Amino acid sequence: MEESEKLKRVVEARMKLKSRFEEKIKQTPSVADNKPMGSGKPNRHGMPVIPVGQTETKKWPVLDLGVQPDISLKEWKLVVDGAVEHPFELNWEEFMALPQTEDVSDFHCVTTWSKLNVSWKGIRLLDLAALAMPKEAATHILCYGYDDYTTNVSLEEALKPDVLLVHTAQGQPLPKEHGGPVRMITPQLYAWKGSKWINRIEFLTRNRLGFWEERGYSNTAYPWRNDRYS
Ligand SMILES: Nc1nc2c(c(=O)[nH]1)N[C@H]1C(S)=C(S)[C@@H](COP(=O)(O)O)O[C@H]1N2
Ligand SMILES: [Mo]
Repeated sequence: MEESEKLKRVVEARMKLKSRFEEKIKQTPSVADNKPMGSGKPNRHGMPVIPVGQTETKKWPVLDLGVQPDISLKEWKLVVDGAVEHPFELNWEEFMALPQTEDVSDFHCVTTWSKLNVSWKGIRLLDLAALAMPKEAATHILCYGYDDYTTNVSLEEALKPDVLLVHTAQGQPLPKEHGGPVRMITPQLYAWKGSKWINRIEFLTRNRLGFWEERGYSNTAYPWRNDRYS
């Protein structure tokens, strides 16, 4: 597809998706809960800045399954498929040519540390979804990492404007140990919902559990509900 054609399609489809999911997004716990658990001033989406049971860290710990895949930009690719009208595959150049978003958000790990105000640059999951256009029946995504990690996210969470596939953190290329070249981030859910070394996003018409979700972590992962384990 031609680049200008692609961008035009993204802009139109983004609007459609926004209105399709607007109400559902407003009703998600990390936006709608009127008695959220946590402490401190309201954060960017109205929740107390430190979720219940979390402690702020200035460091950035590394959590993985014991493998940190070494993916060169040349071999890196992203597959977007499943319950979508237009499945596609992007290489690095094509990915970087998509509309870029910069954002600052917080990172809450289920092991009780929170890292606040991380600046990110990347592509909105919303924009990737706009390019693929989820079918009416689509409800979730399952994200796959190059390390065979998987994690599932509902569309009303995944299509929030702060959910990004990031290639840059704090102004530097995302380090390999944190999921570089590209990882997903989910600031309104525990951080395990963001796959490092992301390689594939499959749209689903029914929920399917990911790696940790199958091993007792919460399906939903709401930090302000202390929703860690199922
Ligand atoms: N591909 C992949 N993504 C992953 C993981 C993983 O092991 N593999 N760990 C998850 C967990 S449990 C957390 S807390 C965060 C940790 O990200 P960090 O190592 O950058 O702090 O990544 C999540 N994404
Ligand atoms: Mo984690």
